[in-house]
Amino acid sequence: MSVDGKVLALSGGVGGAKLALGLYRTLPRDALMIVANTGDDFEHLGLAICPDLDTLLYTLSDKANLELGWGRRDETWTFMDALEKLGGETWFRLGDGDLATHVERTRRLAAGERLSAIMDDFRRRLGIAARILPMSDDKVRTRLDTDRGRLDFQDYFVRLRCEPIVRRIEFAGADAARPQACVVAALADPALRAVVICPSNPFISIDPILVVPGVRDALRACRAPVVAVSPIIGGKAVKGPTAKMMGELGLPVDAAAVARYYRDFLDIYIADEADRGAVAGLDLPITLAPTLMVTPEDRENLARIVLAAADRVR
Ligand code: FO1
Repeated sequence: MSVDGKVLALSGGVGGAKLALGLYRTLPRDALMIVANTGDDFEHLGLAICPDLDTLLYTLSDKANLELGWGRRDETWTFMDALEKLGGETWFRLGDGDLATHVERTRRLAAGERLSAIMDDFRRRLGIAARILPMSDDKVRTRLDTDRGRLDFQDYFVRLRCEPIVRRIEFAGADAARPQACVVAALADPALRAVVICPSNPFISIDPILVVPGVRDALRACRAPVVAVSPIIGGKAVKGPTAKMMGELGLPVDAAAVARYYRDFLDIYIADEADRGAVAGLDLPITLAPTLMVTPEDRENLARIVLAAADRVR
């Protein structure tokens, strides 16, 4: 597959999926390859749950529940209600439509299919022309050392609502994980137009992708411009625990800290006008832009700004 004019996006969580949608709507149909974080994944009720992959699948097929930021729109909850009556675990909400994704993925994984092959089939069936790839087909799981002990990601994020104080984050299985060959190939292809680090939480959504052996080195060596969009606006995170985590991990909660966190592979940083002062001293090209994505137009507008900034330095 030629990557001429291809754009590679790294995404996790809700913020990432919003920009991924903007890129998908701005680029030629099959020009986008999205690498998704799978550190949030877990086995629950005997099912293989892949939140960041599914958020991209539903967002790009216009099935996402935009209020919740996860799962499907117009969902029914018959399964959850019945499970509750049987005394099953219902802290992690699985809608009836969403359940089909988990059940079918679990069946196909048990039959020996690779996660990337299953997700590629799902995205085609949902009419998505972009590729949605897990960062690895091997198991990598985000674990957090907290004041409430060592927690699996979803226990921290959903069951305990991000309340525990995070001391350290680790990615179990990362050392033995293999990156997607097509991603490493795309990063090495001189025809690649740009790499976009979406405005996801650097520690729990982007880091898991970067720690897969070979990914960070391939990003450093990549000749295409690597552009990151700040997940911090006006010194605060748009959604989720990013700012709280930065404080707990001893990082200043500002847009510049994120750029410095990516500095070994970053070429351009897109920050919000509200953080003009915070990023003024950075020693890399900065583009100020409205980075809060509320409407579909916001997503496409930001995508165009990101691509224009990349094209300027190619
Ligand atoms: N997040 C919640 O806060 N509560 C939930 O009950 C919940 C269920 C859920 C089901 C499927 C899925 O794909 C995602 C779900 N999420 C839920 C979000 C999930 O915790 C993700 O890991 C976050 O979106 C961060 O990436």
